[in-house]
Amino acid sequence: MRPTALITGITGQDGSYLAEWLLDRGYTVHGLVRRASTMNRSRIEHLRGDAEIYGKRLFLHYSDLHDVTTLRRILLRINPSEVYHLAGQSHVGLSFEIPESTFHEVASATLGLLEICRDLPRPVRLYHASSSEVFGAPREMPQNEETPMRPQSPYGCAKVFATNVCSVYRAAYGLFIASGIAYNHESPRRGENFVTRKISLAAARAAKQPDSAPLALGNLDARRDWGYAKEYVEAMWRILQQDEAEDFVLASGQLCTVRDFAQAAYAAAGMEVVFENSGVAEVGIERRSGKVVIVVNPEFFRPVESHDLCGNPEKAERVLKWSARTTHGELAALMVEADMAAWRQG
Ligand code: NAP
Ligand code: F7E
Repeated sequence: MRPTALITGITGQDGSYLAEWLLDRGYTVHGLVRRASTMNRSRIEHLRGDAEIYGKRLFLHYSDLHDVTTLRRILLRINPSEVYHLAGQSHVGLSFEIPESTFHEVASATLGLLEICRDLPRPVRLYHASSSEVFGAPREMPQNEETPMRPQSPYGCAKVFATNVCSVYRAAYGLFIASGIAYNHESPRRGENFVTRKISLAAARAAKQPDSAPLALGNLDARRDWGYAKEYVEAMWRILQQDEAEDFVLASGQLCTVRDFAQAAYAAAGMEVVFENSGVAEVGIERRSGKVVIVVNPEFFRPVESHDLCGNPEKAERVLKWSARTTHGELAALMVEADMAAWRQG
């Protein structure tokens, strides 16, 4: 019999790659989708359009993390062997503006899902998408599975709750529940208001339209441990294939500044950049030097910034036999190439 998986957040970056990964391994995949005024399915459109897959091995169900009764009904009906819980508001900066709905989706909804899993007729394995944001302002670098949590945002606080309650349910009820404490992972499918995608889209646009408005960014000195999302979903799957449920740091172990990522992205599009701190440049190309201007805009700074978030992937490498393979430079280049290809087609 085929294994059956449920993905919450199948329309997101990670959910779409994970669906491909599981379908390639013979799974029947169910995904939760929510109603919106536009069809927000672009990342899985290729799967929905495949008559061999959609309706045969891939099924979508309307629900919402706020609607626990419907979630329960769906889980009871499909009775999955694995649940990948990826859904929720995932933007750290925005969580300062919408903290309560962020907390509900990230924290309370995870608890609701655990309560449903307790009642399922057959044991289920659940992956929880935790985040490096639980460490926030860590006292050690790199961080590992034992590093104390010191979140710096409403999003980070909600992930701390969700990660801890997953551990409690694992210990209290013997459920197979595991968190992947994932560091930033990016791709051409990344949401357009995350910094790497903002940069790759702007670099592709500047290559096509030299007079386009300059890219405006926030903290250029922020450093992140970035990897390629397509590789991270493989780790999620491996976590659920272990004999014991355990939490894992998923990281590249390498840091890169926003500034360096931007330089690499524009270089991939054949351009050099100059950074303008006044935020007043009117066009993207500085006529004198021929370099592309990136301006700094305080609007994109956060009230509090996480820092020194660099993961130690040793346990994942040793136990899961998994490592992040794509470097920051390669990641920037593949994202820019994808956005340039989309421009060419459009
Ligand atoms: P994403 O692209 O923002 O996708 C989020 C998904 O959650 C989308 O499918 C979205 O549906 C769904 N969703 C949001 N609110 C929902 C609600 N109320 N009810 C039902 N579905 C809802 O995020 P991602 O980058 O794939 O990340 C996946 C998970 O990993 C998230 O939990 C994120 O916090 C966590 N994480 C991500 C990273 C990273 O670097 N990517 C790192 C650590 C942890 P719509 O398409 O309808 O909006
Ligand atoms: O910011 C800085 C910003 O929004 C990265 C989510 O997947 O990873 C992600 O959260 C850094 C921050 O990702 C802009 O201040 C500068 O230091 O791309 P981001 P994030 O906040 O790290 C974690 C692990 C998750 O769990 C989250 O779900 O870049 N930055 N200028 C900017 N950030 C944005 N968004 N926009 C800017 O213009």
